[in-house]
Amino acid sequence: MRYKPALNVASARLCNPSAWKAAALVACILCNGIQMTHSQSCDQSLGIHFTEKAAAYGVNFHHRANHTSMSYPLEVMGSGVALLDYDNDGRLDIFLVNGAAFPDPNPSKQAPQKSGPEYWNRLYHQKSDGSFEDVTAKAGLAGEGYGMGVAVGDYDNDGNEDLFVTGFPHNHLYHNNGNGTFTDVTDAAGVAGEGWSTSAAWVDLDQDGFLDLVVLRYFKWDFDDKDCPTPDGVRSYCDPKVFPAIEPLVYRNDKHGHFVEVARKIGIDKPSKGLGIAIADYNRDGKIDVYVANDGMDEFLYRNKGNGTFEETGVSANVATDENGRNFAGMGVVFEDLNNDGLPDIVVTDLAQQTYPLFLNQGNGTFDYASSTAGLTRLTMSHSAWGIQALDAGNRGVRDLIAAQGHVNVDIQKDNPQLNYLEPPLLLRNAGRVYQDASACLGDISKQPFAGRGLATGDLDNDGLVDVVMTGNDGQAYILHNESSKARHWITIQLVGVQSNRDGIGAEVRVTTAKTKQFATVSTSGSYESSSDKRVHFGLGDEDSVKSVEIRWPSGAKQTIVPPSTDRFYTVTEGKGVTAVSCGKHPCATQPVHPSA
Ligand SMILES: [Ca+2]
Ligand SMILES: [Ca+2]
Ligand SMILES: [Ca+2]
Ligand SMILES: [Ca+2]
Repeated sequence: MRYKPALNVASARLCNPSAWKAAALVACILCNGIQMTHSQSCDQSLGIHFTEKAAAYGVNFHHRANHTSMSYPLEVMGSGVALLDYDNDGRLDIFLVNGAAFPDPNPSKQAPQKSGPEYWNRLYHQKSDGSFEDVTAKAGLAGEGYGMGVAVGDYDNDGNEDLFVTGFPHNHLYHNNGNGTFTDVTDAAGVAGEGWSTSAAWVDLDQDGFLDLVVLRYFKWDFDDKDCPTPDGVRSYCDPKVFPAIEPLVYRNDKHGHFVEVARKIGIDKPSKGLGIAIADYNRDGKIDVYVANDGMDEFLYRNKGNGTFEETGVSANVATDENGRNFAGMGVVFEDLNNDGLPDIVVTDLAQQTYPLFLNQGNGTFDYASSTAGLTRLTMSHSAWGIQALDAGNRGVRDLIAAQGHVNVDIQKDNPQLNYLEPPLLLRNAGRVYQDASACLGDISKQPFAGRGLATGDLDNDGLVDVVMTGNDGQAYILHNESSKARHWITIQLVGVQSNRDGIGAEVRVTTAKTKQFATVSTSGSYESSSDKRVHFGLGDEDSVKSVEIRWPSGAKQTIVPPSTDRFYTVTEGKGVTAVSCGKHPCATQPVHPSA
């Protein structure tokens, strides 16, 4: 993965106003010069603050990458994290994916083994006091092989979240038994796959009420594959260009615990170097679409044709390349409405000397490349990122962006002294039409570089502020507790599908207040190799009432509720209305009234 970034910073593309024209002048003034470091202090007036608490919470995970003298590409790409409530106690738990051991060098066709507990994947259960306990052994989730990603979805609609773990040379599906244990049902389900899998997404592609599964693979590779020495003869990481692309694995759920591979049949089958996947209905036709972030080739957007098949429309939708038609090293992805116009937008992470591309949905089936006008070119050109999520860090009613950063090449500084292998995470505050670097508000971790990879979001302590968990390659996991101002209001919605898949994945939730409208798609996918809390969270700023919450279920059913209070967690069941209300960590100050559907 010795990427040789060909790009020079072209001043022409820095100031190329195409969208958000009103802001273009401001953005162009700001974008003189590339920012190389984070701003040093957090502007307290922003009301955003995070504290890293992994050790305090009892999460002492250490990812084992097993870096060898052979520089196998597998070593630098992991791994993911999932936030899920596996035991339905109302508190999010944390699942972390780990690597495995293999000899240096490793013989071909010899699978890496989790030879000791240091290589286990780990499940941390959140206790009632907010600390975590390692329950991996009891849960039966230590895993096999070299792990990469994780995707959470209740594929059998029994009310218990199941886990799909990707990796090399096979993937694993763990059925949640509902009693704190999981059973590896990979073979019975027919989803082992083969090769090197990365990110996966649970999504009901055919709208039959059961989640299907899309699994990306990176490229065709095995341990005896190409050797890419440096000029002085030392074995080094290969540029991914030397490996052939490979089609994803797409599994249709047959509703009886078994899956059928249908990639070619339904047209999600272009050879890919897939690292990131996210879902949203970009063209507003009621059919969920799929975006695939590819490394060093065109990015893909699979449009759902509504007849069970898909058409890849990345080029015509203007999301395949940057604005100059150049490919980038697509890794993580966000597919959400970032400017509150009711249309899902796209952000992709990539390597230094490539800006993180922002594609704004124009509402006509195409997107505008808006990294320059939104300030992302200036803010991200010197950085490399993997996991990324949109979150409203300070409950202002707009979505910010948070990314786990670090270059892929351990030796990047040798040839590029201005770049770093280890980087602190990036928090981009949505300041209206441009983003501003608010990374210093992440606390001490903003001064603590690491090889960031996975990233997942979710309100761990149910206090109405969304928290973040990140992984580091060959390093620890980080838990960023959101300690932003509690002065602002919020509402969080959890859906329970009946005709639709029980998780409600693919449902759209629209929140209307006196001043604003916000929109979100229920999903656990996105980011990089990771799986986030399925609940949808909306910051409301100073507004303490919500006019309506409109839901469009994957089944096509529409439902509207009027929540009587803000600052609460509402569970909405398809066709029934609000079936539970909680104030999270604390008892509700006043007894909430259950509205009708
Ligand atoms: Ca739990
Ligand atoms: Ca289940
Ligand atoms: Ca669509
Ligand atoms: Ca929280």
